[in-house]
Amino acid sequence: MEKKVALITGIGGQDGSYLAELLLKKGYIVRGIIRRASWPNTKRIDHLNIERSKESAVAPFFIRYADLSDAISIRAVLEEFKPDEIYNLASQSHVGISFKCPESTLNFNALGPLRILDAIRDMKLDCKYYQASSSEMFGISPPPQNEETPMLPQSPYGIAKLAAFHTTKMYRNAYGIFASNGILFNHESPRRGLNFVTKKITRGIADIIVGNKKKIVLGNLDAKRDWGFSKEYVEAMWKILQHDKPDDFVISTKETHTVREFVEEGFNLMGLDWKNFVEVSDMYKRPAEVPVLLGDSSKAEKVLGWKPKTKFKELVHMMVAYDLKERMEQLGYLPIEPNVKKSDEFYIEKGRELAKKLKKHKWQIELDGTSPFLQERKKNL
Ligand code: NAP
Ligand code: F7E
Repeated sequence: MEKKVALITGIGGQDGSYLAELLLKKGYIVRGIIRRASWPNTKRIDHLNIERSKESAVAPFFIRYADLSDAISIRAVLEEFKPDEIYNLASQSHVGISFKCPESTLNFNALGPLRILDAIRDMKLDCKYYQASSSEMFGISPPPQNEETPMLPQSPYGIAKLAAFHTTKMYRNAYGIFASNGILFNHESPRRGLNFVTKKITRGIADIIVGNKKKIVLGNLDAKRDWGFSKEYVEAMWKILQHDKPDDFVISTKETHTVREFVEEGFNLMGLDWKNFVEVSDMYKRPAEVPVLLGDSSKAEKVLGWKPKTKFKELVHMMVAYDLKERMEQLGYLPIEPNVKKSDEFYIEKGRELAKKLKKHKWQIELDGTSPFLQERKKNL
């Protein structure tokens, strides 16, 4: 049987990288688009040996430059790759930043999907289309939220995603295109972008532990989110396109926690009281907030057989361990051993040992000479 060709937009992002891994493992020929950046934006997929020299027709994993705001570039990659499945994951994905850049957010996130769907229609491509829709579309609708819940978005991001959601349904109904929406609730991982709250917290904890930073400054600690693990959520994306008919599915953990609980759990792992290390600033509060997201993914469970495995505490543990490893290696607390695999618990334990050396009073870091790097830095002070 001929291998299927999948095109992933946003392949360099958190979800794109996990999805590329999953589809390569399933035997797909994987194609991706990245946009031009002044500094490499392929860090999350470099380990997958991207082909740059072979012809795209034969390389198992190949990327091209294209941009969701550029219809010419989109048509060119569709022409070249002729995908069987398109996963449209590219977007300006930061809700807070969408208030600062509303016009480009709507251009990429609302018009981008329209450009792809209309190219599929116009070129008569025989392919399935997945739209990365978001729980942010529910906005202030009371929880739990499912496929029937009214959508009341509160941000330019949410409004753009809602337009794309309806565009996807319209192209399905009007033109018979196999176009489906995955309405995904927040999902995180060690590969999460640095300015999302979970990564900001776990990276911040690691920085505090190694003496890089004294505090983490956050916005609204009362917001509640339904946080899952990205690697499991990309399996749901794939299942949505393997279903016998196009449809829309909520993907979530059915659990919700406040930002404060995330912070508390992370610092608890280090045996530290979060209140000594976290400051709240209006700078990180949004003009309008989505107070509670809690997804009811019963339909996906029943129809697709998809269920999340990773629980809230495991997610925090995994992300803190990853950031501790990275920081401890960078600052010389641990040797860099690419071929040695240690458990997450090992790094958490090392973090706890270092945490004991932090002085008791607020934000005072004791440079006690544990790290050769810090010894060197102290000498030069
Ligand atoms: P992410 O890490 O921010 O990745 C987004 C990707 O889109 C990046 O590779 C980015 O490229 C690319 N991109 C942005 N603008 C583009 C443009 N104009 N043209 C081409 N590529 C562009 O996001 P993610 O967490 O993987 O999320 C994947 C998708 O799911 C997004 O559409 C997001 O809105 C949606 N979603 C995410 C969540 C979540 O909790 N993670 C929940 C629901 C829905 P650069 O690296 O160059 O910036
Ligand atoms: O914020 C609050 C913030 O930026 C979560 C995206 O993947 O999920 C994500 O959007 C909560 C919000 O994610 C800070 O106000 C407090 O209530 O991590 P976030 P998000 O806005 O929920 C949806 C489903 C998507 O589709 C998006 O693409 O945390 N919060 N203090 C903060 N948030 C940030 N970023 N930074 C803070 O300092």
